Amino acid sequence: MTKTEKCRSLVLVLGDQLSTDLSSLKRADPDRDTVLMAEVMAEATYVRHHKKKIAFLFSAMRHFAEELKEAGWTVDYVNLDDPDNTGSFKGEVQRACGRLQPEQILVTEPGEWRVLEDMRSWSDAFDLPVEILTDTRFFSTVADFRTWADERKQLRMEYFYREMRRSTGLLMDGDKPAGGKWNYDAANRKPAKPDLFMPEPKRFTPDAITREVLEMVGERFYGHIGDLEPFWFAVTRKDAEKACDHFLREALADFGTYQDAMLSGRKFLFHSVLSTYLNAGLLDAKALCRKVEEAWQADKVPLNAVEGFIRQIVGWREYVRGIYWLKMPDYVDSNALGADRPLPDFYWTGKTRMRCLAEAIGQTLEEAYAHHIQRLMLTGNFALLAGVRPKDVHEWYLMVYADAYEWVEAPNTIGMSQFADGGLLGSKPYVSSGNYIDKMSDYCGACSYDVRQKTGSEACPFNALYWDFLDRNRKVLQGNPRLAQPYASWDRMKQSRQKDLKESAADFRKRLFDGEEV
Ligand code: FAD
Ligand code: DLZ
Ligand code: SF4
Repeated sequence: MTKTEKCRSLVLVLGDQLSTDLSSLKRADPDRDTVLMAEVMAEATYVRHHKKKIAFLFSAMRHFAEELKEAGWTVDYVNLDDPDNTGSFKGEVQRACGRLQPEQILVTEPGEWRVLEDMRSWSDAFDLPVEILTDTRFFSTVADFRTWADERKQLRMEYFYREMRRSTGLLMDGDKPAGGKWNYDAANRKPAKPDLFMPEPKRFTPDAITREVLEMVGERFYGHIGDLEPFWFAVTRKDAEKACDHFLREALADFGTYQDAMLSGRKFLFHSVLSTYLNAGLLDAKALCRKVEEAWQADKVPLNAVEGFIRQIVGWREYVRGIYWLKMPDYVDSNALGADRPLPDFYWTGKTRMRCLAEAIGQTLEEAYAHHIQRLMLTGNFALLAGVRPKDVHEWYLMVYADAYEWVEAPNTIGMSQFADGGLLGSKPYVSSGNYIDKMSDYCGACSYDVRQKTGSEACPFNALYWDFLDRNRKVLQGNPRLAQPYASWDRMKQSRQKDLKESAADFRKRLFDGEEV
């Protein structure tokens, strides 16, 4: 299609905005406006993202540009290797303005605060109107959440979730929750037996575009963390939809029951592995929730699974986004417990005698994926117990997962996992000793540490670290009613027992932070 007049709006579409329903595209006119998409070094390196994440995004961006062109859009696509590529969004918008002389710039609000701050400087810098539109891919807006938060002292997810159920009508029976309860977690969270049949996520063979990207990423980002291949992610909306239908058919029914289970060598269990597609825009969260609800209405899946899944999306996903925009820019510097140790070396290699962590980090390096309970109760739990700086932990999560963008990663890491916001997001720190990990997984049987031993060099390190954490952080945590029981148990212990636990923890932390293999 040829343009009827000069480019009116320049529409910048970011790498995690790959949806034809994007508010900026809805506002624009394919006959007169030009879409700009740019692979830029600044975005690939502000943290040194996992190679698979970069490859996924560049390939998905290139495929999306093709989809837009087929739909009649003019797309100005800048490859990373373009010799004139300035390496930043601002530089590429400036170059495009020089080429196309637009009357205005249109963009949907980005998912990270630093990018929004940058965009706010563009109008003055380019002497052009810059319209930053609401991201309508979410159920609630940043402003909606702020209004909800302004009216409350405590920002608990569960109450937000109920309001979201009411406002979306999802799983509602009039003004009552379907089945009579808002939350079916009591039926969920069982450990899984190793012989349980388990589906695998749908895998896709790389096409020519993906192969070219893989080659480029292998050369340009060889120093970044993680394995590039095998690469099996969907990179188009059509394939992401196939992955979604596969999950609904094969895994959703058992999603709730085994949501918190962990098993050696089973990287995905009954998880959807859809977050990478949802967050990049290949899948639409609203359509996904409707499909999940329909599967329940058609009697294909039980309510505990469907409610559990929908809660993750209309509850947690929306809630953490609200918290992010409410609390940035200071949120990522929160450190309520004053944790000051560096991230242990084995987070970069997976080389540790602790079986559970070797599995979670190993699969993270391979797949740029770990499921929620691995992120929360293994890598997150360990970092919190050991006293690692929350910002280091945050940067690691942002780097290593293919689904990680700051709006969703930071509240999960800083708030839920590291309790660095002092309890704004979670009502207590998610910490556990080896007992919990043993109950929910089969890792401990194959570990060189003994989960039943509490102290000494062969004891599971989580055990002494757990008690030491509570004791070390007593000033901040002891008033927390949800920790009353563990503090009472600690106080009942003989002093000699407490001393042994603290010495074991101190010895382990010394070896850990001296760089010994633990
Ligand atoms: P499923 O278990 O199948 O869950 C279904 C969907 O629910 C997910 O695809 C996701 O969209 C949503 N969801 C589930 N839990 C959460 C949650 N706590 N917050 C937001 N959405 C949720 N999720 C990200 O998308 N990006 C991140 O960068 C990210 N970082 C995390 C860091 C830490 C420390 C922790 C504890 C959790 C993090 N999560 C993050 C949340 C969660 O772990 C992932 O969404 C989930 O593991 C993705 O895998 P899945 O698609 O198989 O999820
Ligand atoms: C994560 C990422 C990477 C690695 N590269 C690009 C890129 O080259 N071009 C682009 O438009 N987006 C990229 N992204 C996603 C952005 O980092 C993301 O859009 C912002 O952080 C806002 O969420
Ligand atoms: Fe992890 Fe401790 Fe179990 Fe080993 S014994 S797998 S370190 S919980």
